[in-house]
Amino acid sequence: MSAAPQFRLDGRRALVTGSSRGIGLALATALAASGAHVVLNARDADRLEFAASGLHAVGHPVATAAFDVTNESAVAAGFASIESAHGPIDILVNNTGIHRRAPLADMSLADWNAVLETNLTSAFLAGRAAARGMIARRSGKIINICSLMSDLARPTTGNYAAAKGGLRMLTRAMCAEWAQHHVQVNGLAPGYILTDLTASLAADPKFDGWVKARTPAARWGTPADLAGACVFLASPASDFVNGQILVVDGGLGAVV
Ligand code: NAP
Ligand code: GCO
Repeated sequence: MSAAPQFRLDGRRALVTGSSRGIGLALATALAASGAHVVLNARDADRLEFAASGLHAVGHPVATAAFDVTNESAVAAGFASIESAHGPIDILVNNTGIHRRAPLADMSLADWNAVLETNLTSAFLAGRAAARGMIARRSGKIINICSLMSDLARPTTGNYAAAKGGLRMLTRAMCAEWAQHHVQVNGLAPGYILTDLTASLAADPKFDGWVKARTPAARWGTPADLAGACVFLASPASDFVNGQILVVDGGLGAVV
């Protein structure tokens, strides 16, 4: 049974940053399955092509664009190359993110900067590049991948929480400036999701037990759990949704 028209993305072009694996690949897959022409992005070109081949094998002819989203000139060149080859980007998912966990009192400036640049500044760089064309065309969707740590922190994640908290407010700032141009900017905030980013945590029986006890759904999420929310925020169904953070966390942020 096909989705209702307001949830279809046929004829739309989507760029998902950080989509060679994990959440980004799952979101790219969902957008492609909903009809979008998707461009995958990451730094490692080999892993990017491997991910693309997997989607080709199931009938999704995705494209790839390998560039570092923290590099201003690389972002500009990447967007120019994508739009020259494929046409304007209608949907941007700012997904790229990393962790460099450490107690703040011991955290290096390098680890602070790496997380802020990758998790926050990259969304500004890519959002700015995408918005210029979206504003001119008076149409576009930007989805910033936030986190339950846009609101909550735990020890050793100070750089990450600061970045994701900033991404909540960047989402609202983009809404404040771009909603009038029919560009909808919203956030998607996952809870604990099983990916490479959290593999070391899930492998720790104590942490694994804590996540399952702290999450009302009593389980870790999977990247596929985020697909429907992403398609909603990328589709005409959300044309009057602006500046919101859609939380997909199994209820973790709703309870003490
Ligand atoms: P992941 O499995 O580690 O994947 C990260 C992706 O980002 C990879 O494709 C990686 O490929 C790419 N990447 C990293 N640095 C990059 C850069 N500078 N430029 C371009 N691409 C880059 O992470 P994930 O768990 O899927 O997380 C994806 C997003 O969800 C992040 O924003 C994360 O903060 C957020 N999130 C995750 C969870 C969770 O529990 N997993 C929960 C809430 C939010 P390359 O290394 O080849 O570049
Ligand atoms: C951690 C985890 C979290 C998750 C995610 C939760 O160290 O507690 O890595 O930061 O990655 O952001 O939403």
